[in-house]
Amino acid sequence: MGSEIPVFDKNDDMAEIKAALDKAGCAVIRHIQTKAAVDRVKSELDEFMSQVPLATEDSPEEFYPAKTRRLPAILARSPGSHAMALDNSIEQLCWHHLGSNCERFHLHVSAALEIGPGAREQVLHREEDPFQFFTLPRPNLVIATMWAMTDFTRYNGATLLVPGSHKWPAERKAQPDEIVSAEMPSGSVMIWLGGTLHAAAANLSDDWRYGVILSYSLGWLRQEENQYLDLPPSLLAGMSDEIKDLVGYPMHGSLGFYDPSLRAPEIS
Ligand SMILES: O=C(O)CCC(=O)C(=O)O
Repeated sequence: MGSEIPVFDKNDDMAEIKAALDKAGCAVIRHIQTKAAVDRVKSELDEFMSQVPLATEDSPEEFYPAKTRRLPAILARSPGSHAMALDNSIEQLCWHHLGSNCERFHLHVSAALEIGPGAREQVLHREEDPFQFFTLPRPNLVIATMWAMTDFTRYNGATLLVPGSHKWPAERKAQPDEIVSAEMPSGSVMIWLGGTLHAAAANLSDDWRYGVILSYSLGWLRQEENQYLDLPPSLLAGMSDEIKDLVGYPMHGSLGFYDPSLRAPEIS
């Protein structure tokens, strides 16, 4: 008997979702977004997505398989994505899983991910792999979400998850019956902890699988995506204070010090 991904609906009890995520290291909340909200984000990203270069030849050393498109800086390109990034259920999960080790959490990664027909499987990995300087067991550092912009099926590259692997020793390898396909309808979101093994699956279908990843980390940790370059002040102007805070502009304790009145002059 293999492992299972706990599945919930939008209005299910948050205490149950938190407990399931603690235990399995992953969960799905179905139908969290309306079709209109999904369509808006897709149409805002369309033009940018179509410009992402598409590798057709696979190289086994590449972390990202060929026939996939990856577009960063989602909040800068899609105002509709702000509601996803600030979603109240996700915020509650972030506080639960990260809140005891930081004053605030911030956005870690934002990217739209399209997996095309014929794309190979990605290697299983953990969002917290860059932080292996801390030995295990360690507190949660990262929590990630994948928003389904199309249906995610076992044939079109739905993310592979290894439930429970957030509690494993680093050297333990996942057995085939421990790897589960996170199937979910468009408008759903999959959540997983930074210690949970996962990978994009091979796309065996004729359709593109489209997801948006938004992850969050402890507010004192180096973000995986350089948010200050992807969302410089010129692009942040006009965005809500919630988004400015989420991106990581406020100080965390004494970290992130900046005095605008004492800026060095720009060299022209
Ligand atoms: O696309 C997916 O399902 C997972 C992607 C992923 O884990 C990554 O690109 O790091």
